[in-house]
Amino acid sequence: MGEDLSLPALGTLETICRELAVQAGELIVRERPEHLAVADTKSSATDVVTIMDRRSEQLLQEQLRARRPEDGILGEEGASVEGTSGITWIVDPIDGTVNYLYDIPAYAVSVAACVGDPRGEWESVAGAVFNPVSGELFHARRGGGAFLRSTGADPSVTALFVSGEQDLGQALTGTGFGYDAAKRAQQAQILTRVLPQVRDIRRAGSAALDLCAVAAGRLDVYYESGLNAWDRAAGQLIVTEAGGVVRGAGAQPSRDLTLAGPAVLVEALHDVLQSDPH
Ligand code: LIP
Repeated sequence: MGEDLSLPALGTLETICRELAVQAGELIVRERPEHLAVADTKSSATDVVTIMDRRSEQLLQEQLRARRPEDGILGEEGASVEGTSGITWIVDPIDGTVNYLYDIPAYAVSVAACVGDPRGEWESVAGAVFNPVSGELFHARRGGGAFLRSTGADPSVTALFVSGEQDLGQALTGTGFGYDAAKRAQQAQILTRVLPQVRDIRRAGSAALDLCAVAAGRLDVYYESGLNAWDRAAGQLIVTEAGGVVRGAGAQPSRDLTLAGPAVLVEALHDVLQSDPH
């Protein structure tokens, strides 16, 4: 029999998302080496990984194996476990690694519980994104709404709703760029088309935090091409549970394109992105 995906059962998965995101987030702040260095590079010389990306993912994997031994795991730093339960955890141990390397306080741990094929068609059913410097914990479960929990000195829980902005020309727009120079050149071309048609652009350096900013109405709309599943798995559920939509060039977000925000702005920006550049 398949996994119980009732709202209470999703609540249990959401709690695990929250607890593990906070645990790993506290680790990467508490144990950040004084002279943090690049441990390795991945897709390009600027696509870096640090020892703390690996330690954070190791903690997440160990905790998930102990608490949910039947589930699968897919992580940015290589975690890859096949499950039998129908649930796969898609995790980004540090989203915004370059910000973490430069000690810019805009990075997060992202943990999502998903159904389907994590390398094909999948859907998030619970998720959490934790910024360990601000102490802000964004979370949601499917059908349960999206929330911001401030874990600092003055804890609070706030329900999240996307922006009510209807006019793209007034929209504060988030985006990001890849690690490949040729890809960035293409993204710069697209940016020159988008910039004159929106209020302004923000580039924070973490897709997970950008999506949570959309859910909180701190950004009106967001678009990026080249995202991996782990960059967006939790954030996209938090946007849809905050009343927004998330799509790609087609109906589903994909590596080619992720667009998020209130439906009217997403459609308007989709048209700009799809329009002929010449
Ligand atoms: C980052 C994304 C960001 C994107 C960066 C990078 P990482 O993920 O969150 O939106 O613009 O190029 O992909 O590598 O820090 O996990």
